[in-house]
Amino acid sequence: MLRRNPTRIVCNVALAVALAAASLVAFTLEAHAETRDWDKHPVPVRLESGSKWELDATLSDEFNYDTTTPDGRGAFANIWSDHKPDNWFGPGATHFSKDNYVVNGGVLTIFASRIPTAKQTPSDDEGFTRNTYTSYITSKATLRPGCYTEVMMKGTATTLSSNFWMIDDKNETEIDVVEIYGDGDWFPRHPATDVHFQRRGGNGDVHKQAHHPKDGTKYAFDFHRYGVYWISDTQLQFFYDGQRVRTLSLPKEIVDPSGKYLDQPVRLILDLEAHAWRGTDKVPTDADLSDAKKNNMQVDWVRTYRAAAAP
Ligand SMILES: [Ca+2]
Repeated sequence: MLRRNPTRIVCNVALAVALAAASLVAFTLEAHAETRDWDKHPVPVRLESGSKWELDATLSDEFNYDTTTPDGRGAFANIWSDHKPDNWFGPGATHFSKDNYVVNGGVLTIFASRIPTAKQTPSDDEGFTRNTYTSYITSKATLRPGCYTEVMMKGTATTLSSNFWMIDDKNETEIDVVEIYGDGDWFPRHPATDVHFQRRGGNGDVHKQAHHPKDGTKYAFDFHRYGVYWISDTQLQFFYDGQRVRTLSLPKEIVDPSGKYLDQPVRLILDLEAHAWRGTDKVPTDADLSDAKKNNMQVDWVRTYRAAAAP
């Protein structure tokens, strides 16, 4: 009778378990790579031969984790900050809080809530009081031209603006991929793009907003894709649901008096804002803010690709 070497049996079993685990990891990685939330939506920009799109994981997120857990908070913190680097509180009645967002159920939810009267503070915008908490989520990494970045999101059904945008840390250049209000009949059907130049030294804010209605669709109330192909310091193309809605050529459409144009690295931003231009009578009501069906925006994913040399 052969005497088996127990140590060797254990080693063999351990090896088999390790190989199985390795296979499972490989399979899981492969399966994960094939099942990104955005896979069924090709990048709507075809690069010239010699170039290909490469995903930038530092500026992309499927939001398929849970920030009510330590691991989820870690996953979030790998990519995002929950405040602006200069700690801006926001426009009009807005007060950005670190408590008005959560990632779970496969989406990032940013929600608005009423600030207790005793905690309300004066706003930088005349006539306003900061009485509405929302959150400001911004990428830790920055981007420059040569990329396509896109969000899949659903807006709030209130007077607040649901936004996917970008700004540099000096607050001089801004790209708005989408701003959309959720009140009334007109606003939810008219998402807007814009580019702003706010140079120090007196030129104020120069910009040129454009709205992009489509077939009467109420964009705000369902998930839609909003993207920008940032080609160069003076060239941009905006895409809604994979269709090009705007080509922006600078300085043809907007003149930056400094002549610098989009020369700064910018961070991605997802947030809800109470815009001052809409007036104090359009600050969300207590009833709107207490309605969980209205008071939030949701983001299924954000993805950013960089143009890279094809092998
Ligand atoms: Ca997702």
